[in-house]
Amino acid sequence: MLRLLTAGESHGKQLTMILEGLPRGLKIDKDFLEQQLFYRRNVAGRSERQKKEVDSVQILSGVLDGVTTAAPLTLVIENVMAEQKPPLYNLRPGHADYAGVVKYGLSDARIVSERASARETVLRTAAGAIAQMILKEVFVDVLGYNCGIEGETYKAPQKEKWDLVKKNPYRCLPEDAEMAQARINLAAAKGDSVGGKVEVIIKGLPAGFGDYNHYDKKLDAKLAYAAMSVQTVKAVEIGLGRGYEIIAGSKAHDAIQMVMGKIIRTSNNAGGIEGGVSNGEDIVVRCTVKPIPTIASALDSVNIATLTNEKGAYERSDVCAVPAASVILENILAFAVVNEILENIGGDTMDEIVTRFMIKRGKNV
Ligand code: EPS
Repeated sequence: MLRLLTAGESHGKQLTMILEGLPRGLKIDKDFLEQQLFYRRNVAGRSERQKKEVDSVQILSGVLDGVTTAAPLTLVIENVMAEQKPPLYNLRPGHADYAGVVKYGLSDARIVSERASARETVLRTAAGAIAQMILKEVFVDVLGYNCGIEGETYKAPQKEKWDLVKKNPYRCLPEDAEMAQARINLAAAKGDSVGGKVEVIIKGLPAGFGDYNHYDKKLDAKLAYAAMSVQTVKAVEIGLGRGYEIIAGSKAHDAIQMVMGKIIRTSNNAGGIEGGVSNGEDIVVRCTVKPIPTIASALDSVNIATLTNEKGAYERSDVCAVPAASVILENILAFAVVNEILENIGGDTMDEIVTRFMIKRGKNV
């Protein structure tokens, strides 16, 4: 099992993570790690801050000669935009400001906003990138993409187009990028923000991960927990998800067929998980991303110092989190899948993990 501890504030000196439970012998691909962080910050919808942060990574322990030692891995990222911010009295609806002030008996919301900030996801993206390095060794691929801003629906890319999507600043197929751009630009021009949907596809996970025997071992429950832990996510669906509300059972479920000695499905409404266990089809997780709560056209709120009605605070902010959340969710769900693999088959070294994984894959009919 992996254990991840993240520390640091949005405008503090640095962000720090300790990742424990990695096997020995994983080659750390620093270029891939930096590429994931680049994708996370270099997408549409983000604030000016992203042009200034460089997210340069230092690995301080757990790696020797570019290979994991199995000791806890410490990774730090400096905040270029470190600064002491003034008190934050005008609570921002949609942020953790009010709940945090009440919870910790505070006189203003600054320390709440600093730690609740999505800046923290730079670390979880880094941890997920390391998880993806394990997945690559066992030929499991993951994509998080923007499947629609403000209720629009963008096409799911075929595997051969995944790289194109990863490089696109709207994190969708180029033919849908214009629609995404129009939605984001319109919101920005109005001093508003927009949300949408992110879909994560996990390809190549064999049947048998997760467990129907106990509620807290179900793979769909674990993935939903991981996805919901992302600051901006308000709903999670697996496969057809909410579509099950309006479909008859005879059409809802995925028929099983024997074709040329192999069991296949004629559809994948289950999103690759039945009874909390992977069934060998693509795992499909869709997440609803809320509009960024810090908006120039501020909402009605309260000044927590004077207890008078005033507008919520406006500070420099992103306009749309959907493209960035696509990268973040791809990596966070990759992390959750690796955790499941390690819990299920274990292994102290990468060689052991790969061997055991291949045995498991071999059991798939
Ligand atoms: C964030 C507000 C913005 C975002 C930030 C998350 O930061 P700032 O207030 O400094 O402009 O850019 O995200 C990041 C810095 C990041 O790296 O993701 C917030 O309030 O959550």
